[in-house]
Amino acid sequence: MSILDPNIRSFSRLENLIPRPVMIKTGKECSFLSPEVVIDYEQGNQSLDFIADYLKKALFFSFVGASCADQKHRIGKIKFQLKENQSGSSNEDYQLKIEENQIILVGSTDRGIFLGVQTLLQLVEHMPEGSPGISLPQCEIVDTPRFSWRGVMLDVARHFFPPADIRRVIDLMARYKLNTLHLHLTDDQGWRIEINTWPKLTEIGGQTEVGGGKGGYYSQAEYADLVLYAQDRYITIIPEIDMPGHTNAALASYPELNKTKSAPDLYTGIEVGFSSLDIDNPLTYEFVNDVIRELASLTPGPYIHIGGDEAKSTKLEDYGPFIERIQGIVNQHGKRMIGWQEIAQSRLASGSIVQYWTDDSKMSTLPEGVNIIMSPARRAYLDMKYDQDCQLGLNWAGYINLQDAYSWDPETYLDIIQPGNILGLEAPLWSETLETIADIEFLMFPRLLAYSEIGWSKNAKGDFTEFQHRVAKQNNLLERQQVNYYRSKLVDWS
Ligand code: TNX
Repeated sequence: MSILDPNIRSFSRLENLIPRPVMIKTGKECSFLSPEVVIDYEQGNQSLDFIADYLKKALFFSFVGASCADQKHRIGKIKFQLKENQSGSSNEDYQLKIEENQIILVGSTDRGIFLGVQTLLQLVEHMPEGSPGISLPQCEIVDTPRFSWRGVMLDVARHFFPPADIRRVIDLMARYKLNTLHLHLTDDQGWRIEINTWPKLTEIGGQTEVGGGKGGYYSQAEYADLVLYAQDRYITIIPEIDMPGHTNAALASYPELNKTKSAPDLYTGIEVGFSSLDIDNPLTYEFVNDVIRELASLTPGPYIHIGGDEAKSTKLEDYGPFIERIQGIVNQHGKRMIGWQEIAQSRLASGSIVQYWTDDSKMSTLPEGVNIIMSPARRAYLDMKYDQDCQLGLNWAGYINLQDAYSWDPETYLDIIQPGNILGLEAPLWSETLETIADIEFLMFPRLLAYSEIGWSKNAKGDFTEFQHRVAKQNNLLERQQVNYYRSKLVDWS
C-alpha cells in the first residue's frame, strides 16, 4: 500500500483523536462520505434539529471541492439515535459507528450526540485540505468523559473582547469537548456587563482597559445571546463578578460605594490587591444584591462566581463574614456560589465550589458537599508564557510548555483532597497582555488540547511523546479553522 492510500490515512486519524476516546474498535476498510449525505433522526426533537443543522454546515465547509469517487463504500446516511444509558454513568456518553454505508451515532442524551458529532468532525477535519473525497475509517467508538467539568476561563475585564471573539472561543472549545466557559466579567480595569439598576458601572467603569484602550461591555441582550450560543454548543457560561477586591472599576463608577465617598480614578495598570468594597456599608450589599439578581436572571446555568481572590485590601476578619453574606445572596437568587480558593477561609455552604489556583496558600479540608475545580497556576494558566522567548503572557507561575500543560493529574495534584471532590479542571486565560482574538488563540493553542485530554479522557496514556505525535496531527484541523496557534518546538508540525 502506498502512503497515500486512504485506508492508511483514515485509520491513523482514529489514533490521533484528541481527546482520546475510551474505546476504539477499528474496522478493515474505509468508506466515503457522500456529498448528498442525509441526517436521519426522530422528527420533532428541536435539539437534534439544531445538531443536524450544525453538522450539515460544518460538513458543507469541508465538502467544498470534494467528490465521492467510490460508489461501493459510500456513506449516504448519518443516523442520530437517543437511547437511554443502561449504566447511567454520564449524560455525555456516546457511541459512534462508521459502517460501510452509514454512520450511526447513539447518545443517552442530545448532549452525547453533540459530543459524538465533534468526534466525527475531527475525523473529517484531520484530512488535508483538497483531499479527493472525505474518507472515513470504518470503526466503532464508545466514549464517556472522565470529569464533568472541563472548562476555560477568559478574562474580558483586563481587556475587552467583543461577542464575536467569545463565539469563536466557544466554537473552538466545542471541537475539543470542553463544556464550561467562565467569563471574568469585572476587575479593577473594567466592568463588562450591563446592570440596569447601576448603569454607571458600564457607562464609566466599562470605558477603559489595561493600557488605556477604549474598553467596552456587553449589553444584557448581547450577553443573553452569548449564553444561548454557548448553550446550543452544550457549553455553560459561568459569570464572575469579582469581589470584595478587584473592584476599582465599580468604585470609580459610584463614589457612594467608597469609604471616603469619593471615587478613585479609573485604573489601567496591572497591579492587584489595592481595591476593596466597603464591608461596613449597607449600600454595598444592596449593590451586590442588585448585580447578582440581574446576573442570575441572565444565567440559566446553576452557578455564579463571586471571585474572592487577592482581597489584600480587605481585613482578614471582615473577609470571611463578607463571603458568607454574599453566599447567602447568591443562594437566595437560586444559584450556587463558586469562588477562588481564598473563599475556603470562610464557612462554605454545601453546594458551593472552590476553584484552586495557587500553591502559595494552604487549602484546608472542605466541608461536606463543597467541591473543587482544579486550576493550578503552574500547570493550567493559559496566560503563562510557553518559554522565555514568548512575547505574550506573564511568568509569575513559571513557564508552561505543552509538556507541563499535559503532564499532571487533577486528582493527585493536591494530596489533601479526596479525589471524589474534584469536579474537573479549568484553564484560565487572564488578559493583561492580550488585545486580540489572535493573541487569545496563540496562548490557547496547542495547550488547550492538553487540557481537553486531561479533562475528558479516561484512557489518556499520560505519555507525552505519544501525545506530541497526536498534537502534530491536529495541524490540518487548526489550519482549516485558521487558528493562530503557537508552533511549539516540542511538536513536529511538518
Ligand atoms: C492572579 S488567579 C490573579 C489574576 C491575575 C492573574 C495573572 C487569580 C484568582 N488572580 O488577578 O490576572 O494572576 O496570571
